[in-house]
Formats: sequence, structure tokens, C-alpha cells
Amino acid sequence: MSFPKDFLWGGATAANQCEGAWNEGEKGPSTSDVATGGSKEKAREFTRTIEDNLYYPNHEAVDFYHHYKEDIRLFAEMGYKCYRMSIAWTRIFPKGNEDKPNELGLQFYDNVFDECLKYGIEPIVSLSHFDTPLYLSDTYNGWKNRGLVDYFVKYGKAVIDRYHEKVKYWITFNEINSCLNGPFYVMGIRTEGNNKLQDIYQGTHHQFLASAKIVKYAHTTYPDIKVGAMYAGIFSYPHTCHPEDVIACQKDMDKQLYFTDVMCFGKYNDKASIFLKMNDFALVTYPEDEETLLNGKVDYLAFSYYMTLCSSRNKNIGLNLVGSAMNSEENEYLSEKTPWGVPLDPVGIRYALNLLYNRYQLPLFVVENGLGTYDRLEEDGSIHDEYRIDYTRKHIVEMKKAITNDGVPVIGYTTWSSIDIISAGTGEMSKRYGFIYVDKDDLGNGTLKRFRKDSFYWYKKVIASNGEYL
Ligand code: P53
Repeated sequence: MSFPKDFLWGGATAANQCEGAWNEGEKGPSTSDVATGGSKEKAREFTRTIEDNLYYPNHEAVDFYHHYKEDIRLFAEMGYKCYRMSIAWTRIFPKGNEDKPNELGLQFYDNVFDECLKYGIEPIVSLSHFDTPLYLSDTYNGWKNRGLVDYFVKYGKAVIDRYHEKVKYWITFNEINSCLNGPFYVMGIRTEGNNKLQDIYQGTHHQFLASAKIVKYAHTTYPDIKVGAMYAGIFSYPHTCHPEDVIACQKDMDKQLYFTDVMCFGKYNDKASIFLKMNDFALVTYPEDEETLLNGKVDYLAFSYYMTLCSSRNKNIGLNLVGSAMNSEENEYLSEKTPWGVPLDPVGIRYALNLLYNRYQLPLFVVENGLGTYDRLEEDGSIHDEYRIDYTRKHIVEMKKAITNDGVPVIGYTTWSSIDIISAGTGEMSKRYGFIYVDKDDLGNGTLKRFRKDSFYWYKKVIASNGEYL
């Protein structure tokens, strides 16, 4: 048994982490433009304004904005069937609330999509990936304000109207549950202390509405379009078979899956409602919200997979701001960790696929999976990243079992990332995920020249054989 014939192999990036050109083409600043450089020891800071003496790695990133032709040519050389990317809201509506979209921004993505389609690469597009317009954050405290629903829907309609013939698969919000670890970065909400969780849940209520309205619009206007939700891959095992550890694990998972529950089921089911009540979160909702949610159920569920965690009755797991596990118990059966402390667990992707399918019965799309680590550029321009090949191979093997042995429908697989980009968690370049190396360091120095890693040639064979060669 093997992968479906039309399986979508490819790679992924996000606008804020690869495009650069943060103030070109009339683009406005977003939350990621006020994120400073950090490291695994030091979290990134989010400044109020852009300060002259600070380094903001996303401003130039790897300059995909000026290199997209070269980069997409390399993706095509790898044989990509699809390329997952995001549109920067602030290229289309620089402040987020303008009357008319910015034609320069629209033209840029037309160029990118045309370049992809020229090679038969299907674009998979997220509307929001950690880049709320800074103006909306400053003026309304971001998604905490219900006003953002209409602004986002307007933006979503504008790009779907423009690109519906070029883009079939859409994702409304990247990693809907990642708001829990970074409300400002993810949803433009500045919040601290007692109100923090309340604000986050209120903000996501608004995101659910915006997503549902876009789903409904897409379905009624362009029946071929598929709109997905996306889950930040937090998958936990019970640390022991102590019954209370097993319950703690279920609770930890429910807490993360709360967000996709609403988007996939189209309502706050009993689990979600009880969760809100138990935590004393009082959401401000309008009577019509119920119908809005019900009419905007997503068509598929995309997710990222990097690791598994372990829950126990003593701790509450989560993710920390640098993108590694927080409060997880150690898993004694997993021996390897990345230098950033991410435990490697290829079997976990099979677990994840089964878990999500059992809960939602929706087609799944693995839109992020990859190894973030140090690479060395050799003098002859080669990069021998056999560790990345090994990592990816093992994950694909397990994904294949989920498809062929367990009967989980999977639309496709996109590695994180296609090309080296700025790390979301730390702002580093040296935490490299790409199959294409970019000559740039953590301080922003480098030629931006691109080099094919060994994994590039390996992945090309995997795609060409539809996952038979691994
Ligand atoms: P970085 C944390 C945990 C899991 C996924 O992360 C996460 C995060 C965010 O820190 O986000 C996704 O770059 C995200 C990407 C991000 C990627 O994981 O922190 O969708 O934007 O780059 C990897 O190592």
C-alpha cells in the first residue's frame, strides 16, 4: 500500500518569517515587525514602536519578496506538488481597516501564485500567520475587539475573490491554539496578569466568527474552495498509567483542542462550554453567533507536528515562547532532543493523525513537520544534513502507516520549512529548518545566497517516487 496518487507533497513557510521587505510595496507593520531577535535562552521582546537601536529579524527575513522566482524555481526542482505559504494581511490592508485593498500587495501574490502554477505547484494559503496589523493592535488591542471580525472578513473576501482561480486550499488562522503562548504575536492583544486568559478566549471567539464567515462566503461563492482550520501540534501522552495521569492528559488535550472543536463542530459543545464555565471565562457573544459558527464549519484540519509531551497529575503542559515544551514530564522512551530541547518522536505523528481523525472525522493535512537545528555550510557550498533526512524519513514512514494501516485520510504533507527562515519562537536564523540553506546569521549578516542541502536531493527522490523511496 502506498500514498494516494494525488498526495500533495511540498514545503511550507510563513510571510512574516521569509518575505522581508517589511515596509516595501506599501506594506504596513504587523506584530511580527516589532519582535526583536531572541535565542533559546532569551525570549523575543515585542516593542511598542520600531526602535532604531534594536534588531528586528523579520524586517528583512530571507528576502523572499525579492527572491521568490529563484526560490520557487528551487521548490519546483524538488518536485513540489504544493507550497504552503501565507499572505501578509498588512500587504493587502496596510493598517487593516482601509476601504480598498492595496493593489501592490495583491499584485505581489499574483506574481507568487503565477510562478507556482507555472511549475504545477498548488499554493496552500493561510490568511493569518502571526502577523496582525500593528495598527489594529494599537488601536483596538487586536483580536480582543470584535471590530476585527469585519476587518478580517473584508480582507479574506478580497483575497479569495482575487485568487479563487489560483488557490483552492485555504487556512484561516495558523495554529489557532498558539494564542495560549503568545497573545500579542499571534493575535495582537497586549495583555498580562488576571485578564490574560479571559482576553485570549474572547479574542479567539472573534477569530472563530471571522473564520466561519469566510468559510461560508467561500462555500457559497466558490464551491470548489476548501477552507481549513489549523492546530498547533500539541500532543500529549499520559506520563504513567496512573488513572489520574491519564485524566490529566485528556484534560491537557481538551484544553488545546477546544479551539479546533469550535471550528470543526461549528459550536461550543458541552466540553467547551463546561471548560469556559469552570475557568470563569465569560465570553461576550451575540445571539447570531451561534448560527454563524454552525454555518462555517471547516472542510479539513491542518496541523503542525514537531513533538509530543507528557502529562501528569502534577503539571499543566503547554508550549513556551521559544517554541519548546513547557512543564512536560520527561519521556524516558525518547532519547534524542534537538539543541532547542525538542524531543524527537516520529511515532508520535502516527498517534497525532489517529487522535485528530478519531475526534473530527475530517481529512487532515500535515502542514508543518521538520527539524530545527544547526547546519554547516561547507566550503564547496554543500550542506550535509543527514540528520534532517533521517528525521523526515522516519516521520514519513509513520505517516504512511497512519494512512495505509490505520485508514486516516491525509491530503498532503509540507515540511517546515521549504527554505531557511526566521524562527518564530526565537527570531534566530541558526535554528534552521529548510531544505535550502540561506547564507544569513542571527545578527542579520550574510549574502542571502541560497544553497541546496543534501535533504533537498533526498526529498526530490521521495516526491518523484510518491513516497516509495524513503
Ligand atoms: P520555531 C511552537 C510550537 C509548535 C509550533 O517553530 C510553533 C511554535 C511557535 O513558536 O509554531 C510553528 O520557528 C509555526 C511556525 C514556526 C514553527 O512552528 O519557533 O507555525 O511559524 O516557525 C517552528 O522553531
